[in-house]
Amino acid sequence: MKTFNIALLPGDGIGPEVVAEGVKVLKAIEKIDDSISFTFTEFPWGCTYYLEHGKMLPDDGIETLQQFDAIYLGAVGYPGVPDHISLWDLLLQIRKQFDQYVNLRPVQLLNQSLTPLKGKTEKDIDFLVIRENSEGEYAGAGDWLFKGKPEEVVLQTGVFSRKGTERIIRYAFEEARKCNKTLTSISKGNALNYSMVFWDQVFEEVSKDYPDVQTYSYLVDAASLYFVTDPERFEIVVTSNLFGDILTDIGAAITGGLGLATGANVNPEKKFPSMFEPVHGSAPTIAGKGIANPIAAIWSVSQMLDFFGEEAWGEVVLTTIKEMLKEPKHLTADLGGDSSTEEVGNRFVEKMRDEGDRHRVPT
Ligand code: GGG
Repeated sequence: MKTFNIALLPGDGIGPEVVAEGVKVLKAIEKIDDSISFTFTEFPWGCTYYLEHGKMLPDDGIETLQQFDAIYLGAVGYPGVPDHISLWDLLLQIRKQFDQYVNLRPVQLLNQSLTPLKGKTEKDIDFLVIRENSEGEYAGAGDWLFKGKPEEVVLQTGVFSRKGTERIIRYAFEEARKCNKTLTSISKGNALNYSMVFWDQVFEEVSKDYPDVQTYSYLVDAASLYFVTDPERFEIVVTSNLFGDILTDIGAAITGGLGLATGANVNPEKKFPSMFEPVHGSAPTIAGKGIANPIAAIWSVSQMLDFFGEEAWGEVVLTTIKEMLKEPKHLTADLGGDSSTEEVGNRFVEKMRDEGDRHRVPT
């Protein structure tokens, strides 16, 4: 029996509501498949904790999380706590402390009806964005000089180390080679005359070790346009931290919205736990109403299962999502349905049992 220990960080707003449905899916899997079990340990960290304790997590929080195989995160941020505090002190701290330098964000159209792009089908929008997740524009380097004075100056420095840049590009090349896909680097070397010139140079250097991989290199502005007009150009994409964050929101827009966008924060060496999260935030305006879409959080479960080496189950979860999307009435309101968050989770589990049988996942 394989046991995977999962730390739950439901976080803020709709986070707890959607994480509950993802956990429901994992619990259903261990009921069907007696070769797998999960343990769940929940931590109440986030903005409510901050308002009580003056910090997003306790001083030994990172040490506590280190013992787990994976972290399942809901959402971070809530009115009353500045966004840069909630994001930096919890989400970004975990990514950095656990060297989760790879952020895997699939841009995959799971049902043709979901895209606002005329004439595009599932086969036209199916790529993976590999976002650098540990440094770059999110390095947190900078200063705020002469604060409040007329001569006030603010510096936000992008940090692109040789190690950080090369390892993410190399990871992307390995992925492209493994999947026999093209690799597109997205940067901005014409305007960012240090960081992105360096990025392009490293991409060029590393490409020499992968002559079998067909490469492309686009400026981020052109790439943003192609995401909308010509998404079929992309198979595997590698880009910097900030560009990856922005581009994958365009990715979400062309595949059905943020209720369907997932991200895995991976430490490939498995020296530290990796973290799985829906891309969406805490959505305070709908929090507590039971109407949040749990599908992105459930897709994160599929990514987690792949990461655990349980790819057959990862595939069953993804296929079940596709089946669910064929019946919009039984989805949440953002996808045209009238079901609650919990009803979507319940229906998902029922469908997944059939899907598991169909694919004969070993039990
Ligand atoms: N689901 C995680 C969450 O709350 N994300 C909010 C966010 O702003 N993330 C920024 C990022 O991924 O860089």
